[in-house]
Amino acid sequence: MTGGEAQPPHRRFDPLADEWVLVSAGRTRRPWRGEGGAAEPPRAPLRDPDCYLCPGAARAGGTRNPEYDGPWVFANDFPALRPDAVNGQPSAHPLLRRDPQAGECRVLCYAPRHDLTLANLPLADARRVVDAWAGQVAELSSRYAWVQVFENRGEMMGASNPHPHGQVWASSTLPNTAVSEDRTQAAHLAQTGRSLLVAYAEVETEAGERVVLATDHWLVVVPFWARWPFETMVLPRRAVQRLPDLTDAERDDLADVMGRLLRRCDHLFGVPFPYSMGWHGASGTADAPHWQLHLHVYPPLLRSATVRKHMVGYELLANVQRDLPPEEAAGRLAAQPEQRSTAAVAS
Ligand code: H2U
Ligand code: ZN
Repeated sequence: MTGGEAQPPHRRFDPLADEWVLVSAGRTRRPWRGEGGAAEPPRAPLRDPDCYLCPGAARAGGTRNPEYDGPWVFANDFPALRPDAVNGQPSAHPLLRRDPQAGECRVLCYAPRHDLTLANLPLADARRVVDAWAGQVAELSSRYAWVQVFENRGEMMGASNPHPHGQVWASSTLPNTAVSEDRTQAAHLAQTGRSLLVAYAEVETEAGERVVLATDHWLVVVPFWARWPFETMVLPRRAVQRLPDLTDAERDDLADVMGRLLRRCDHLFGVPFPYSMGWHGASGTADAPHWQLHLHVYPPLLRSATVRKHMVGYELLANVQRDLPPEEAAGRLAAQPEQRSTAAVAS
């Protein structure tokens, strides 16, 4: 379904964020010029002597990276959070609250090869990334309230380096998004007896029109309430609270699904697709039946490799608004090929 004109401006509710999204599909009917095609980045070297993430490279402060051959984690040299939380000053007034915040920031290099992306990693290597994500969550959630695994990809999203890598930030308190997702999922379970996102995955499977990919273990949809033009959400097919809870079969399948999804994104405008993405799952280690593990993928591109959605004006001051109906975005992503870049194939 493409139904731009068919849909008058309306708003859709995001029950996970407890927010509305304005969908004004009929506002403009812009010509579609992104015809897909091969997603070919300028050919990067296997190793870049100027890259601080490559094996053997020197980082800020002079530390030298080991000759790693798989996913490799190091403590961020410029951490936003530190393990020793010191408040410094007490709150001066109830309206000027400040609290200590402890944490750790790590960088996770997905693979030694500078020229590959998560989209194009060989399957076995992508699977090792899934294990690294789960391992980081398992280790850090015994000490911290929240572990955020995420990746910024591409200059447009502020990534400082094309070497395939993500980040892990662990914090002693729940960040805002975790607080609201915990609240909405708990309320939904209390009211309906069902997990919000398990029920949502069933609804999307049934509807079909926002499904991008469906496998035995995973479902990829453009959420009904998506904010970003080609936003997707990756959901397990069974109730899973946290990354470490994933079975071997689910991890294998996830590695494959991630690659397939991200290559489709790359093919959409014929460029390595920029995005921010990250995992949300239950905090801590206690049973949390209201929580369903999920991955949010937020890509900024709207109409071409260079025309992006800006979250400005009305979005900042009032409400997120989108023109492209989520159903149309899902249809375009579902129609993309999944072939690898020639750099990956040639390796
Ligand atoms: P981004 O590309 O998403 O910015 O992640 C790279 C991280 O690497 C960034 O958080 C860190 C930056 O602080 N970094 C180091 O830890 N050491 C360095 O020598 C350079 C960059
Ligand atoms: Zn590199």
